[in-house]
Formats: sequence, structure tokens, C-alpha cells
Amino acid sequence: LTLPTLSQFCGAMTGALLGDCIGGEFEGKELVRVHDVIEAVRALEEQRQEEGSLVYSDDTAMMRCVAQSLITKQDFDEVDMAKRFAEEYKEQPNRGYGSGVIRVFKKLLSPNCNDVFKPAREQFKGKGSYGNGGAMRIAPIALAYPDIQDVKKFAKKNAEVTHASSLGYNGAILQALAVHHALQGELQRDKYLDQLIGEMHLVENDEKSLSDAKDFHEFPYCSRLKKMKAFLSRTDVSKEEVVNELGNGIAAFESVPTAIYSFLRCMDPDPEIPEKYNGLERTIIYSISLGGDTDTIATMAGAIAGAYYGKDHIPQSWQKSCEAYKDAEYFGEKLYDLYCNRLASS
Ligand code: R7I
Ligand code: MG
Ligand code: MG
Repeated sequence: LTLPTLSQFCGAMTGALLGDCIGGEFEGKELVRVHDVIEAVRALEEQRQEEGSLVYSDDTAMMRCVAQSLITKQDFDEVDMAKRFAEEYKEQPNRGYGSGVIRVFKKLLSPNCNDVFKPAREQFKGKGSYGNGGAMRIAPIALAYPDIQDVKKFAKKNAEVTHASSLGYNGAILQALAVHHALQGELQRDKYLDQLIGEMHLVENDEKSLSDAKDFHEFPYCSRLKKMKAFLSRTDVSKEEVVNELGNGIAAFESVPTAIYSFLRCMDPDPEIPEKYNGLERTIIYSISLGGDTDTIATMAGAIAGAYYGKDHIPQSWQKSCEAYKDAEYFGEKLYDLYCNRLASS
């Protein structure tokens, strides 16, 4: 067993921030050319952007709440977590939140709310949301808990504060597991995917998950992870194929697998991306080039790649262009301490 390094924790937090800030410019565009994304990062490299000028969106706003709650409480506390989400929304409502989740925040802000999971259960006629808002913010859970059972348990609980559909919270579990395994060092893509498939099979095989998935298709996460294995065995997989088969949308099952695929695919060079870019930079560029929910897919891909490669792979110019980039580093350090303390006491 190799111990993860501090650099990986700071890398995960900063990688997520980069994805949100750089991807934000392209959010909602169906056709994004790799060329345009490369132009955007060139502007950062040539410092045509002022320090901290790329603003973060709800993805980072909520991830900051998750990190701050874990650091303050030194454990998962759903009441504190819910309070932070709601207060953050109240302070800065214009960060680009999903249109449904705002109702959850408003209910959480009411003094009569005594069950922090209830507002989420009332979303979408009692089905709960399947949006990717639970998954986009989840990385700090994987950075705080070395034990995989804790990662699964708290990723689910954290997501359930806003996303009661299993399609939503299972995406958060998968994203947290992807970060967790990326922290374990040098990986083989097939082995990494087999682990995720095994874990998600258990997760998706429970009664609620099977029933929620009926409106779509069976095992929405496992089936995409399997598809990914096939994609990675080929070198000619087009953007269209990825978008059609894995998705690039706002639903968790149409974006979390896509983020994981972006990370794994970009371990290899890409003919469309200049060779001077490393695996982490390539992951950010590629994930944004898929279009759709770019800030969120790049945030999740950036968190995984950052956890794998570490912060030394992040160019200073990119990092410094992002709003509040120093906080990401600070959160990484504090979560690293938490992780190490838990490991030592287990
Ligand atoms: O999941 P959520 O926090 O949104 C995150 C996204 C990211 O892309 C951010 O960058 C930001 O842009 O928003 O917010 P929700 O409102 O819970 O879900 C997002 C959207 O998914 C909703 O506004 C709906 O359009 C859709 N959605 C559903 N539609 C029908 N039925 C989610 N769940 C359902 C559903 O059950
Ligand atoms: Mg956003
Ligand atoms: Mg988004």
C-alpha cells in the first residue's frame, strides 16, 4: 500500500477548481472545438487574464462548503453541511445553480426545517433529483476518509441533502470512488474500471436503485463503465460516440462516467491536443471539448486527475487565473491532515 501525498490532495481540490473555472465559459454549448479550448488555456498561459479573474460556479461553491464542513467538524455532519449549502446560496445566489435545487435551499433556510433530507425528497414530484449536483461537489469526502466504506456512506449522505433519487446520489458515490482509487497511486485502466464496476454493481443492485432506474435503463452506471472499457481498447473513438453513449448532460449518469472516461483516455496522448500538455492538462482540455455540461464534467475529471497526478502537474498560470485558488490549496492541506489522522487511528 502506498500512502497518498499532500500534492495529490491539493491537486484534487485545484484540479476541480480549474475544471469549473475554465469549463464555465463553454457550459451548455453542444459543439465545442478542441481548438477553442486550447485557445482559452493559451490566454491563461500568456497571462492575458488577470489573476483570479475566472469565476467559479455552484460546483466549486458547494465543494467549498463540503470541505469547510469536514474540516470544521472533523467528520461528516449533515446538519452543518445542509446549513452551509443553504447559507452559501443565500449569500451568493448567482453562481449558476440548477433550477430545481434552489427550492431545496429555500426550504432548508426555513426555521421550521428539522429534517435536512426532507426538502430533497420532495423534489421532482417526490422522485428526488437525478442532477449531477451531488457528484460535482463530492471530492472532499474521498479526501477526508481513507476507508472505502466511509467514502461510500458519506458520499451518499452528502448527496442526499439535495439529491434523493438514487440516480443522483449513486453518481456521487461513483465520483467519490473514482477519486478514492486515483489516490492509491499508479493505476491500470482495466483494473481501475473493474474495481469501479464491482463496487457500483453492489450499489446499483439494491431495491431503490433498481426501481429508480426503470425510467431509463438498467444499471445506468455499470453499463456505462463497461462501455468505457470497450472505448479504451480502441484508438478511434470519436467525440460523437462518447457523447452518444456516455452523455454530456446535467443528469449525474450522463456526466460522471464521462468525466471518468476523460481522465482514463487522457492518460494517453491525443492527436488533437499538443504534446506539451501533460495528462492532467489534457484531461481538462478534452473533457471540456465534449461540450454540454462542461464546467461540471471538467470539475469532476479535474478532481480525479488532480488526485492522481498531484498539484505539480498543474501549471501555475492556469491555477492563478482562478478565483480563490489559494483556498483550494488550503483545503487540500487540511483534508490531507484529516485523512492521515484517520488512517493513523484505524
Ligand atoms: O443537480 P443540480 O445541483 O445541478 C447541477 C448543475 C451543474 O451543471 C451545475 O454546473 C449547474 O449548472 O447545475 O440541480 P438540480 O436542479 O437538482 O438538477 C439539475 C437539472 O436536472 C434540473 O434543473 C432538471 O432540469 C434536471 N432534473 C430532472 N428533470 C426531471 N426530472 C433533475 N432531476 C430531474 C427529474 O427527476
Ligand atoms: Mg456550475
Ligand atoms: Mg454545470
